[in-house]
Amino acid sequence: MDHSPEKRRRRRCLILSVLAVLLLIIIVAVVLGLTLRKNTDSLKTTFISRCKAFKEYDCPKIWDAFEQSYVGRDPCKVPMEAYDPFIAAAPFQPACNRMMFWSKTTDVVHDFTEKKDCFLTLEDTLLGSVMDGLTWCGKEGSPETFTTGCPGWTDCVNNTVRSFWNRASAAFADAACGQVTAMLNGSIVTPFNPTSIFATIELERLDSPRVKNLNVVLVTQETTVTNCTNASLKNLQKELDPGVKYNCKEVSEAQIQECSSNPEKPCGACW
Ligand code: AVW
Repeated sequence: MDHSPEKRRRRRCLILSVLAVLLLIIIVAVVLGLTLRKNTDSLKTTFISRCKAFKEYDCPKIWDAFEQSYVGRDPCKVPMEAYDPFIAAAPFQPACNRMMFWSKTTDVVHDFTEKKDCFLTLEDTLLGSVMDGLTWCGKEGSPETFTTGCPGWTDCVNNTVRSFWNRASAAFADAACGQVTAMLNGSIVTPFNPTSIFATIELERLDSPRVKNLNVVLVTQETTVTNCTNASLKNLQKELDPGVKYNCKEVSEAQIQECSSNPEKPCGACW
Protein backbone atom coordinates (compact mmCIF):
# COMPACT_ATOMS: atom_id res chain seq x y z
CA MET A 1 0.00 0.00 0.00
CA ASP A 2 1.18 3.48 -0.78
CA HIS A 3 1.11 5.73 2.29
CA SER A 4 2.75 8.73 0.74
CA PRO A 5 1.71 12.06 2.37
CA GLU A 6 0.36 13.26 -0.99
CA LYS A 7 -2.04 10.25 -1.33
CA ARG A 8 -3.17 10.62 2.29
CA ARG A 9 -3.84 14.29 1.79
CA ARG A 10 -5.95 13.52 -1.31
CA ARG A 11 -7.92 10.83 0.49
CA ARG A 12 -8.63 13.18 3.42
CA CYS A 13 -9.69 15.81 0.93
CA LEU A 14 -12.09 13.38 -0.75
CA ILE A 15 -13.63 12.28 2.58
CA LEU A 16 -14.08 15.92 3.63
CA SER A 17 -15.78 16.74 0.29
CA VAL A 18 -18.18 13.81 0.63
CA LEU A 19 -18.99 14.90 4.19
CA ALA A 20 -19.57 18.49 3.06
CA VAL A 21 -21.97 17.36 0.32
CA LEU A 22 -23.83 15.12 2.78
CA LEU A 23 -24.09 18.01 5.25
CA LEU A 24 -25.42 20.28 2.52
CA ILE A 25 -28.06 17.72 1.53
CA ILE A 26 -29.15 17.39 5.17
CA ILE A 27 -29.37 21.17 5.59
CA VAL A 28 -31.43 21.58 2.40
CA ALA A 29 -33.78 18.74 3.47
CA VAL A 30 -34.27 20.24 6.95
CA VAL A 31 -34.89 23.76 5.60
CA LEU A 32 -37.33 22.39 3.00
CA GLY A 33 -39.09 20.31 5.64
CA LEU A 34 -39.40 23.30 7.97
CA THR A 35 -40.71 25.54 5.18
CA LEU A 36 -43.37 23.02 4.23
CA ARG A 37 -44.33 22.55 7.85
CA LYS A 38 -44.50 26.33 8.24
CA ASN A 39 -46.94 26.41 5.26
CA THR A 40 -49.26 23.87 6.87
CA ASP A 41 -48.86 25.54 10.25
CA SER A 42 -49.52 29.08 9.01
CA LEU A 43 -52.65 28.06 7.07
CA LYS A 44 -53.84 26.03 10.06
CA THR A 45 -53.20 28.94 12.44
CA THR A 46 -55.19 31.35 10.25
CA PHE A 47 -57.95 28.77 9.80
CA ILE A 48 -58.29 27.96 13.51
CA SER A 49 -58.12 31.58 14.67
CA ARG A 50 -60.78 32.69 12.15
CA CYS A 51 -62.87 29.63 13.02
CA LYS A 52 -62.80 30.44 16.74
CA ALA A 53 -64.84 33.59 16.08
CA PHE A 54 -67.73 31.15 15.54
CA LYS A 55 -68.08 29.70 19.01
CA GLU A 56 -70.56 26.94 18.24
CA TYR A 57 -68.16 24.92 16.02
CA ASP A 58 -65.45 22.32 16.81
CA CYS A 59 -62.55 23.99 14.95
CA PRO A 60 -59.82 21.26 15.14
CA LYS A 61 -62.34 18.70 13.88
CA ILE A 62 -63.36 21.02 11.04
CA TRP A 63 -59.67 21.56 10.14
CA ASP A 64 -59.14 17.78 9.92
CA ALA A 65 -62.14 17.47 7.58
CA PHE A 66 -60.79 20.36 5.50
CA GLU A 67 -57.29 18.84 5.15
CA GLN A 68 -58.72 15.47 4.05
CA SER A 69 -60.33 17.20 1.05
CA TYR A 70 -57.12 18.01 -0.85
CA VAL A 71 -54.02 16.57 0.89
CA GLY A 72 -52.18 14.01 -1.26
CA ARG A 73 -54.17 14.97 -4.37
CA ASP A 74 -53.12 16.49 -7.67
CA PRO A 75 -54.20 20.17 -7.14
CA CYS A 76 -55.88 20.17 -10.57
CA LYS A 77 -57.92 17.08 -9.79
CA VAL A 78 -59.92 18.10 -6.75
CA PRO A 79 -63.61 17.96 -7.71
CA MET A 80 -66.07 20.03 -5.69
CA GLU A 81 -67.45 16.81 -4.11
CA ALA A 82 -64.08 16.32 -2.38
CA TYR A 83 -65.19 19.02 0.06
CA ASP A 84 -68.46 17.25 1.02
CA PRO A 85 -67.19 16.04 4.44
CA PHE A 86 -65.76 19.50 5.20
CA ILE A 87 -69.07 21.18 4.34
CA ALA A 88 -70.94 18.59 6.42
CA ALA A 89 -68.63 19.29 9.40
CA ALA A 90 -69.59 22.98 9.43
CA PRO A 91 -73.27 23.25 8.46
CA PHE A 92 -74.80 26.70 7.90
CA GLN A 93 -77.07 28.07 10.57
CA PRO A 94 -80.47 28.77 8.97
CA ALA A 95 -80.80 32.44 8.05
CA CYS A 96 -84.12 32.76 6.22
CA ASN A 97 -84.79 36.17 4.64
CA ARG A 98 -81.23 37.35 5.37
CA MET A 99 -79.16 35.59 2.75
CA MET A 100 -77.25 37.79 0.37
CA PHE A 101 -75.72 36.63 -2.91
CA TRP A 102 -73.47 38.83 -5.03
CA SER A 103 -71.50 38.99 -8.24
CA LYS A 104 -68.79 41.58 -9.07
CA THR A 105 -69.80 43.63 -6.03
CA THR A 106 -67.43 42.15 -3.43
CA ASP A 107 -66.32 45.48 -1.86
CA VAL A 108 -69.70 47.18 -1.60
CA VAL A 109 -71.56 44.07 -0.40
CA HIS A 110 -69.03 43.07 2.26
CA ASP A 111 -68.65 46.63 3.52
CA PHE A 112 -72.44 46.68 3.85
CA THR A 113 -72.85 43.33 5.66
CA GLU A 114 -69.93 44.15 7.96
CA LYS A 115 -71.41 47.46 9.09
CA LYS A 116 -75.06 46.52 9.20
CA ASP A 117 -76.35 43.29 10.67
CA CYS A 118 -79.15 42.80 8.14
CA PHE A 119 -77.82 40.33 5.62
CA LEU A 120 -75.39 37.42 5.53
CA THR A 121 -73.03 36.63 2.63
CA LEU A 122 -71.15 33.34 2.28
CA GLU A 123 -68.03 35.17 3.46
CA ASP A 124 -69.80 36.10 6.72
CA THR A 125 -70.37 32.42 7.55
CA LEU A 126 -67.76 30.09 9.05
CA LEU A 127 -66.98 28.27 5.79
CA GLY A 128 -66.59 31.43 3.75
CA SER A 129 -64.76 33.45 6.36
CA VAL A 130 -62.08 30.86 7.24
CA MET A 131 -61.00 30.50 3.58
CA ASP A 132 -61.56 34.09 2.39
CA GLY A 133 -58.52 35.38 0.46
CA LEU A 134 -56.44 32.23 1.06
CA THR A 135 -54.65 29.89 -1.36
CA TRP A 136 -53.88 26.28 -0.56
CA CYS A 137 -53.25 22.95 -2.27
CA GLY A 138 -51.75 19.51 -1.81
CA LYS A 139 -49.52 17.37 -3.99
CA GLU A 140 -49.78 13.76 -5.10
CA GLY A 141 -47.87 11.51 -2.72
CA SER A 142 -47.24 14.29 -0.18
CA PRO A 143 -48.84 14.75 3.26
CA GLU A 144 -48.16 18.51 3.14
CA THR A 145 -50.27 21.60 2.55
CA PHE A 146 -48.80 24.21 0.22
CA THR A 147 -49.72 27.89 0.16
CA THR A 148 -47.54 28.89 -2.79
CA GLY A 149 -47.11 27.39 -6.24
CA CYS A 150 -50.75 26.26 -6.32
CA PRO A 151 -52.66 26.39 -9.64
CA GLY A 152 -54.56 29.66 -10.20
CA TRP A 153 -58.31 30.13 -10.60
CA THR A 154 -58.26 29.65 -14.36
CA ASP A 155 -55.30 27.23 -14.70
CA CYS A 156 -57.52 24.15 -14.45
CA VAL A 157 -61.23 23.68 -13.77
CA ASN A 158 -60.98 21.35 -10.78
CA ASN A 159 -58.34 23.28 -8.83
CA THR A 160 -58.26 23.08 -5.04
CA VAL A 161 -59.42 26.64 -4.36
CA ARG A 162 -62.03 27.04 -7.09
CA SER A 163 -63.68 23.70 -6.22
CA PHE A 164 -63.94 24.80 -2.61
CA TRP A 165 -65.73 28.05 -3.55
CA ASN A 166 -68.04 26.15 -5.90
CA ARG A 167 -68.89 23.61 -3.21
CA ALA A 168 -69.35 26.19 -0.44
CA SER A 169 -71.48 28.39 -2.73
CA ALA A 170 -73.66 25.37 -3.60
CA ALA A 171 -74.20 24.60 0.09
CA PHE A 172 -74.95 28.26 0.84
CA ALA A 173 -77.55 28.38 -1.95
CA ASP A 174 -79.04 25.04 -0.80
CA ALA A 175 -79.59 26.66 2.61
CA ALA A 176 -81.34 29.77 1.25
CA CYS A 177 -84.95 30.32 2.25
CA GLY A 178 -87.70 32.93 2.13
CA GLN A 179 -86.61 36.30 0.76
CA VAL A 180 -83.25 36.08 -0.99
CA THR A 181 -81.22 39.10 -2.10
CA ALA A 182 -78.52 39.38 -4.78
CA MET A 183 -76.31 42.45 -5.17
CA LEU A 184 -75.24 42.77 -8.79
CA ASN A 185 -73.03 45.36 -10.47
CA GLY A 186 -74.83 48.02 -12.54
CA SER A 187 -71.55 49.48 -13.81
CA ILE A 188 -70.78 46.57 -16.11
CA VAL A 189 -72.52 45.50 -19.30
CA THR A 190 -73.32 41.99 -18.03
CA PRO A 191 -74.33 42.15 -14.35
CA PHE A 192 -75.58 38.55 -14.63
CA ASN A 193 -72.50 36.87 -16.08
CA PRO A 194 -73.29 33.32 -17.28
CA THR A 195 -69.85 32.04 -16.19
CA SER A 196 -70.02 33.47 -12.63
CA ILE A 197 -70.53 31.32 -9.54
CA PHE A 198 -73.83 33.10 -8.97
CA ALA A 199 -75.04 32.03 -12.45
CA THR A 200 -73.53 28.54 -12.66
CA ILE A 201 -73.86 27.28 -9.10
CA GLU A 202 -76.18 29.37 -6.96
CA LEU A 203 -79.15 30.45 -9.08
CA GLU A 204 -80.19 26.91 -10.05
CA ARG A 205 -80.39 26.00 -6.36
CA LEU A 206 -82.81 28.79 -5.42
CA ASP A 207 -85.86 26.55 -5.53
CA SER A 208 -89.50 27.27 -4.76
CA PRO A 209 -91.23 26.84 -2.31
CA ARG A 210 -88.13 27.02 -0.03
CA VAL A 211 -87.22 30.34 -1.68
CA LYS A 212 -90.10 32.78 -2.12
CA ASN A 213 -88.52 35.86 -3.71
CA LEU A 214 -85.28 36.83 -5.41
CA ASN A 215 -84.66 40.53 -4.93
CA VAL A 216 -81.90 41.87 -7.16
CA VAL A 217 -80.21 45.03 -5.94
CA LEU A 218 -78.46 46.51 -8.97
CA VAL A 219 -75.71 48.73 -7.57
CA THR A 220 -75.36 51.90 -9.64
CA GLN A 221 -72.73 54.65 -9.76
CA GLU A 222 -72.40 57.86 -11.77
CA THR A 223 -70.73 55.77 -14.48
CA THR A 224 -73.64 53.32 -14.54
CA VAL A 225 -74.17 51.57 -17.87
CA THR A 226 -76.98 49.22 -16.88
CA ASN A 227 -80.46 49.26 -15.41
CA CYS A 228 -83.02 46.62 -14.47
CA THR A 229 -84.09 46.22 -18.11
CA ASN A 230 -80.60 44.83 -18.95
CA ALA A 231 -80.54 41.83 -21.32
CA SER A 232 -78.48 39.65 -18.94
CA LEU A 233 -81.10 40.19 -16.23
CA LYS A 234 -83.73 38.90 -18.68
CA ASN A 235 -81.62 35.71 -18.93
CA LEU A 236 -81.50 35.52 -15.14
CA GLN A 237 -85.30 35.56 -15.01
CA LYS A 238 -85.48 32.84 -17.65
CA GLU A 239 -83.20 30.60 -15.60
CA LEU A 240 -84.93 31.28 -12.28
CA ASP A 241 -87.40 28.72 -10.90
CA PRO A 242 -90.81 30.06 -12.11
CA GLY A 243 -92.19 29.62 -8.58
CA VAL A 244 -89.73 32.20 -7.20
CA LYS A 245 -90.94 35.82 -7.54
CA TYR A 246 -88.37 38.11 -9.14
CA ASN A 247 -87.83 41.74 -8.38
CA CYS A 248 -85.05 44.19 -9.37
CA LYS A 249 -84.22 47.59 -7.93
CA GLU A 250 -81.53 50.07 -8.98
CA VAL A 251 -79.81 51.44 -5.89
CA SER A 252 -76.86 53.84 -5.90
CA GLU A 253 -73.67 52.81 -4.12
CA ALA A 254 -73.82 56.13 -2.25
CA GLN A 255 -77.27 55.25 -0.87
CA ILE A 256 -76.02 51.82 0.29
CA GLN A 257 -73.02 53.40 2.01
CA GLU A 258 -75.13 56.13 3.59
CA CYS A 259 -77.54 53.52 4.93
CA SER A 260 -74.85 51.23 6.35
CA SER A 261 -73.19 54.08 8.22
CA ASN A 262 -76.51 55.13 9.76
CA PRO A 263 -77.21 52.83 12.74
CA GLU A 264 -80.70 54.29 13.15
CA LYS A 265 -81.92 53.00 9.79
CA PRO A 266 -83.78 49.68 10.05
CA CYS A 267 -82.77 46.85 7.70
CA GLY A 268 -85.75 47.24 5.39
CA ALA A 269 -85.06 50.93 4.76
CA CYS A 270 -81.81 50.73 2.77
CA TRP A 271 -83.57 50.27 -0.60
P1 AVW B 1 -67.33 37.29 -8.96
P2 AVW B 1 -69.30 35.21 -8.63
N1 AVW B 1 -59.20 34.43 -9.89
O1 AVW B 1 -67.33 38.69 -8.40
O2 AVW B 1 -70.76 35.27 -9.00
C1 AVW B 1 -59.29 34.34 -8.54
O3 AVW B 1 -67.10 37.14 -10.41
O4 AVW B 1 -68.44 34.34 -9.48
O5 AVW B 1 -68.76 36.69 -8.54
N2 AVW B 1 -60.44 34.37 -7.88
C2 AVW B 1 -61.55 34.56 -8.60
C3 AVW B 1 -61.58 34.68 -9.99
C4 AVW B 1 -60.31 34.62 -10.64
N3 AVW B 1 -60.20 34.75 -11.98
N4 AVW B 1 -62.85 34.84 -10.41
C5 AVW B 1 -63.59 34.82 -9.31
N5 AVW B 1 -62.80 34.66 -8.24
C6 AVW B 1 -63.23 34.56 -6.86
C7 AVW B 1 -70.03 33.09 -3.74
C8 AVW B 1 -62.81 35.79 -6.11
O6 AVW B 1 -62.59 35.41 -4.76
C9 AVW B 1 -70.98 34.09 -3.12
F1 AVW B 1 -71.98 33.41 -2.48
C10 AVW B 1 -63.99 36.67 -6.25
O7 AVW B 1 -64.06 37.59 -5.18
C11 AVW B 1 -71.51 34.93 -4.26
O8 AVW B 1 -72.92 34.87 -4.33
C12 AVW B 1 -65.11 35.66 -6.19
O9 AVW B 1 -64.61 34.51 -6.85
C13 AVW B 1 -70.89 34.36 -5.50
O10 AVW B 1 -70.21 33.16 -5.12
C14 AVW B 1 -66.37 36.08 -6.83
O11 AVW B 1 -66.24 36.36 -8.20
C15 AVW B 1 -69.88 35.31 -6.11
O12 AVW B 1 -69.21 34.66 -7.14
